[in-house]
Amino acid sequence: METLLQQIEKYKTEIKDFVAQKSDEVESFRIKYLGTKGLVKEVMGEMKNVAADKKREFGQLLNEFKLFAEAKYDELKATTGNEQLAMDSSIDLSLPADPLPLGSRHPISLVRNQIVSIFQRLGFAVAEGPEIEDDWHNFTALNLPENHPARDMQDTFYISQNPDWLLRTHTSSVQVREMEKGNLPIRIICPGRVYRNETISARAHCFFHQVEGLYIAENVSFADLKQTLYFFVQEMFGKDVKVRFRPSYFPFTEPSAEMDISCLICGGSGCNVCKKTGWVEILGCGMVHPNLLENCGIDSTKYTGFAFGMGVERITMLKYQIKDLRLFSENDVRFLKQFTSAI
Ligand code: 2NM
Repeated sequence: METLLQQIEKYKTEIKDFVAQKSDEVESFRIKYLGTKGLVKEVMGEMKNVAADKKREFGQLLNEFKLFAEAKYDELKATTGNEQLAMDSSIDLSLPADPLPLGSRHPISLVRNQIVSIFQRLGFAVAEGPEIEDDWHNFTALNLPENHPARDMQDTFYISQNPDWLLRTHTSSVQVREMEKGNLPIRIICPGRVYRNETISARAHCFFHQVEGLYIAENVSFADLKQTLYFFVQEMFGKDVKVRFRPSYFPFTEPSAEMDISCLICGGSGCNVCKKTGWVEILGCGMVHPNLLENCGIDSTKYTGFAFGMGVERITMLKYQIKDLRLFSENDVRFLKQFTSAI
């Protein structure tokens, strides 16, 4: 009796101190203690020699011993598993993990952010507005006459339930909303998506992105407009780029102009991007028409302003030499993953 107790204590110490490096050592442990001819079974067999009044107490002790050995076995199995993997020569644990695919910003977002941040440094604030607009904010307030071709179904997407509603054709509608608020001076930049009913091709799409700017205060001049846009171009395309203004026409500005920059591809000597002219058009601009100021409740004898608008796709195509507009909306990852940037 006494010796059996001592025997169990000895086994327990052995079990406690047992260490395994490999899984075959864990298996040896199982066979030695928990196997059909193992030590646990052996001491259990001693029960028949125990006096009847001690059986209950002894049974508990034996059961504890069995659980003790099983718990150690479970622990050994759990802790030697990884070492076993490392032993297996077909698995190299020093290899790097499979890379997780990492997204990148869309080129239109990259260039839009860059444009916006240049104007923010000049004190312009970002303003946004709805993509579904009414006729007043998109056309009438902007001095577009009733019979202007831009209002045609051919060019504008109208909402079929309400002929007064449409998808905005430019972000000038956001600027009208800001002018109507009447908090002068106004110095805003309006980035956003616009819609035109065009047949989709390499050079046209039914939606694209604009950034439009507006500055209204006392004594704003065309010289201010030129200097602002010159700063923008130098920041966007580098200090060497040249600019020129050509007279143009927009219903919302008078006088109006289009601005060209010297061709980024050939530097002005002539290539097919600039159609051998050495110049590429990048934006339209002008002094805000007095009718427009009055339409929005601004005194045109006290205030003047300039406005400009540019297409983000056009600038992105120039910057990255992209030849087909459709690439921007197809979401082909082979195209998209080429644009990585901190911005
Ligand atoms: C352009 C060209 C010229 C323009 C005008 C306005 C507003 F709302 F103030 F009247 N915003 N943007 C403008 C002027 C846009 O895009 C080619």
